[in-house]
Amino acid sequence: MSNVVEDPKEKYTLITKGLQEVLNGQIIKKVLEEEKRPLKIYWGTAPTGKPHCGYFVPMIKLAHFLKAGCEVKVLLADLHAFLDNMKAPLDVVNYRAKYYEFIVKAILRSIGVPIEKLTFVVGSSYQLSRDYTLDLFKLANIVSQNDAKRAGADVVKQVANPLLSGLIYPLMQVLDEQYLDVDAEFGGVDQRKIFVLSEENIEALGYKKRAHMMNPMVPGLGQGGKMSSSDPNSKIDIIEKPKKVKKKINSAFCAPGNVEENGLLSFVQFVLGPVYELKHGTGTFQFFIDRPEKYGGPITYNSFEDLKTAFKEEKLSPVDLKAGVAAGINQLLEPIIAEYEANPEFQEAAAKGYPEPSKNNKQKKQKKQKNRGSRYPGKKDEEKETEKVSKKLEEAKIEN
Ligand code: STL
Repeated sequence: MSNVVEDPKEKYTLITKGLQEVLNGQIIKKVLEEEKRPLKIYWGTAPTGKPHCGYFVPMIKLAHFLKAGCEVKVLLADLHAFLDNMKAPLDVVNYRAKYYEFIVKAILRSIGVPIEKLTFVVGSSYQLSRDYTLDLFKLANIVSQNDAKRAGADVVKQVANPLLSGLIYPLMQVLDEQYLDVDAEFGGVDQRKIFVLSEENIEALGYKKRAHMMNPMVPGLGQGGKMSSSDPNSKIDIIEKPKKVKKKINSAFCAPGNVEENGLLSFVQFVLGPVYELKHGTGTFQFFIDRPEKYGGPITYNSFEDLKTAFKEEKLSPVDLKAGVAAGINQLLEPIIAEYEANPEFQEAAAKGYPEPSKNNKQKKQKKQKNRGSRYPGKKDEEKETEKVSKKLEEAKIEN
């Protein structure tokens, strides 16, 4: 990849490239133009499910930040993963955090990004300290229950009987900005309400307001751009074998001429295109499809608009688009899979962070279910949610 960008204005352009929204951009400009020091940014992720290909979207922004000379911290928010309806039980979350770190590093290396200025912080390493706890209580005396609830509405999993943890989650995210000592926080636009909560309350604790940068939400591969855990084909793992990638891409929703609900085109627009640009220089784009001769032969598109238009006018068929995207993804994943296969610690983190439920485990689960009883009589949905969480906890316990 080309060298780090030097000019402050160019830096700002790269730092904010492709973002949907920036709040308090002047904070960023002041650091770059007046203080003339590296901008300090953090991106938080809760190590819950296995990262899938959608993970490339924030990675591209981390690449921009690093290329602009920023000091980037990745917060592996283990306690947030636990607080979000126990999406990650505490006994596996440390392995998941390790797995996420391996994945982030492998992705950035695979797209040729220098990672010397990238650091990883595990949330619980500072979030259980005396000062942090006291600040959390101070914040709890300022923020209303309603505001905390609303702030988490797009991020915390919404369930029938919401737990108190969902109110703590946003407050901790506000404090993370201070405790990670950054100028700015980056996240998806789904984080917006939490970012605003921070801007409205952090000064009352005696801390300075931070800038907030938001990526657009990128549609997935399912119908209507959904990525759903009930449809395993709508998610492609980062460590996915080429054959499976092809299979999953083949089952993606993609109707002839439909460029509106098309997760494949979105993937080219938000991932394959920007990765090509990172590798080959600003303003470049290339997307190659090894199309059979009888459908027009191999073709290279030199802009995303050309590709989109060709698909819209049905000069490019879903089958051929799928073949091109599958090949593009496999090329993207190849060096990451190679790192995984060469590193036993990477494999161990995956195996221990995501244990497969054994037969034995399944039997135990069934037995337990009979005795569970109902904690919330007459509230079926709530029961189901509680059971799901308990099941997850059991799975993790038995495997470790
Ligand atoms: C998710 C999914 C996602 C973002 C996050 C979690 C963010 C978590 C987080 C936690 C603490 C912070 C900042 C961000 O300080 O897209 O499960």
